[in-house]
Amino acid sequence: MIKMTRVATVVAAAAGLMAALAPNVMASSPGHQHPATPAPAGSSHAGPAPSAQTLRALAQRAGIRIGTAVNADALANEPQYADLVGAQFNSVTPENAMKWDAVEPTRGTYDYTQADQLVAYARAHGQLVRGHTLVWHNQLPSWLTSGDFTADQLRDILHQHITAEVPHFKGKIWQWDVVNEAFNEDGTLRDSLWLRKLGPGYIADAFRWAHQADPKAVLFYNDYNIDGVNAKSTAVYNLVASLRKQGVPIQGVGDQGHLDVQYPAPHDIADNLGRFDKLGVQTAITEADVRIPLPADNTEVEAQNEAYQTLLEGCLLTAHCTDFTVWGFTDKYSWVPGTFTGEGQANIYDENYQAKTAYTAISQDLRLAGR
Ligand code: 9MR
Repeated sequence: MIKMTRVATVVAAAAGLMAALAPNVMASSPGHQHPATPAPAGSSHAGPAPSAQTLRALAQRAGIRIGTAVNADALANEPQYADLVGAQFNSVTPENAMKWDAVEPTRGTYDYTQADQLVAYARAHGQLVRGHTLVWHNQLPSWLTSGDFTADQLRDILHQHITAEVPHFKGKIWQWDVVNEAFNEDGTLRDSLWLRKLGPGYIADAFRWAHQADPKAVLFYNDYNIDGVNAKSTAVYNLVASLRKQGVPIQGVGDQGHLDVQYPAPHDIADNLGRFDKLGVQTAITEADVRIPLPADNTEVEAQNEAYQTLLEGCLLTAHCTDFTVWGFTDKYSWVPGTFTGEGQANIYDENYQAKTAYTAISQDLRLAGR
């Protein structure tokens, strides 16, 4: 029932939404440094009580979870950061703390300190945790990448990794990103350590091992540039269809949603995610951010707001899209400037923890979906 309501409402409201947003965008500061800072959530004169205006309250009414990636150091050291994580979001993803190089920097020596802190924080704040990520080509410890292992040894190492980490968090993880970014843009499998040594079967193995270790966790495949229908998302679709046919326990597909205002936002997200609905798996937007070439002008800020809404609406329009996660909420800790020279301001809060117009845009979509 909730889904039907949110679908109907978002479809009806989508066109009017842009017009509704215009005043916020027009109010952007003329210096092109930052978009306008809307009044803090909950400070409007009319309407619900402040607590009911948070993203998490709005998302709850809309029938989805709203999450953020969490920087472990900032969570531990910056009260303002931690307060916003707790107040605005009802799911969290460790940005780096559950990755292989973080949890097993030396072979056989595990360190879950930072990840455990986030899991405890989440529990205390009524949040679910997305586990991220078990099998990836990146952020592997050097003992693993520089070791010259045979295929059998590497398979044992991967098995050991999954059967150590997943049980450590058993019962505490809502959705696990089991395999991350295994495809190229053209839909072929990425030439990674895993594919080279183990062949394509490593993907099914990873899902089977993760499921054995925590049967209740919802197991996801996660990737970027699979927002709309394209060669890569079709390859993911074919993989999921084939794994499900073989009885491999895969229950979700994460569309990361890293966008850039320089390229058009894909408007067929719901068409794409709908294909996965039909396969019987959940979907989620798992790493949303929208980067801008700096300095940002008003048109780019407006494009950013629309791109965030395009991603969120794609999820809201999909019956089994369960959550929308932003990849960090503040520009203060974004990965973007370190990776894309000259680009930034990709998040929904600025570096001083002021909500940006993208925050307002998301709020408005959630509010409409929850009515
Ligand atoms: O945000 C993460 C950043 O702090 C790391 O340095 C980087 C290393 O590759 O990974 C970033 O997160 C990535 C995520 O785990 C998977 N999808 C792409 C994200 C951005 O690179």
